[in-house]
Amino acid sequence: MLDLDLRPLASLAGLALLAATAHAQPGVAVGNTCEPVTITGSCDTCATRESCIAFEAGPTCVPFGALCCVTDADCPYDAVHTLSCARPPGAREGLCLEAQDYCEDADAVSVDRVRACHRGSNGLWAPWADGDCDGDGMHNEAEIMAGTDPCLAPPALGVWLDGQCNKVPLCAEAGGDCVDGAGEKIGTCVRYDDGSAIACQVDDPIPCATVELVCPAGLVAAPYNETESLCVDPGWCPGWSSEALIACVLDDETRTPTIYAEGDCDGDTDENDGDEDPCGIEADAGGGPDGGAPGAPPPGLTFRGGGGCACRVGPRRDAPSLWLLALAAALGLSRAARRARRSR
Ligand SMILES: [Ca+2]
Ligand SMILES: [Ca+2]
Repeated sequence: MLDLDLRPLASLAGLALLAATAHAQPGVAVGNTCEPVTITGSCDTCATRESCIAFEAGPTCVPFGALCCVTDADCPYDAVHTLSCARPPGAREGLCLEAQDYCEDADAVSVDRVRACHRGSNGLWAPWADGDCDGDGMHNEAEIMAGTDPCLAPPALGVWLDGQCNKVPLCAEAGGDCVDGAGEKIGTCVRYDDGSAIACQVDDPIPCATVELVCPAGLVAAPYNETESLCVDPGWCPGWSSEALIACVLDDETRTPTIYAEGDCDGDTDENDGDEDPCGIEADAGGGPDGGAPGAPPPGLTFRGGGGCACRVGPRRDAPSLWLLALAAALGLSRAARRARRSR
């Protein structure tokens, strides 16, 4: 086992300081340790979690991780992707990097970032092109091809599709249709203003949230089942709880998620779009807006509170783009944060 202090790592410019060394040993970073990899010269016995990597000394099976090194000869040998051993000045070991963007100051690239940038879709080590530095689900090279930022991920927003809360799907290019698994059009591919990604602007989106997915800015999560929430706007019916507001995005009969226009906030069986007073206090005697308090609208109810406010949320047929504006606002913040971080 080699002793290794991987922080801070060398800048690529630091390669100029690399002196020839008699000792060479490919390795995989485990914590702050460079675990040596023995070159077997064969990949006949790779385990399922190992990939076959060709080094100058020959091929061998390697478990996933950031590859560490003493010299360039310890890094994968590839006719297309050149990796060099980047070591901090004075350090004995470093990490195998390509001349690519690792999203952090060159002299402080973290092992975790290198792992992300080199994790292929099969979970094994891959060249930078097939990794995903920002973890947004789009490979680095695909982002370069699409003109999006491989170091900036869009917020993990959820949208209800196919009966469950999904991450907003990403697209390879802007302008075209995005389709579901069955090939049906579900929306249009739109580039985010901050260039983080191209995503599907779903027609009639029903925003939702899970442990991993969040609501667009301005909306709050209202639990729908044990693991999924629907995103509701407190402005729909001012004073109502999110538990009551969820009726605004539930089909009156099936109690399944739907767009605001087709929901029924007050449970009077009139869909919001055709209801003069979507938050009417004359709730149907058969059931309250949240199914738990029949006929009893929450306190603080304001007449016609939902009429104007619904328009700025977007789960209506005529205003899907407004929902995306909310996303753009969130993205602007993350962009600014990143700029601030990189400028430090
Ligand atoms: Ca990415
Ligand atoms: Ca990205």
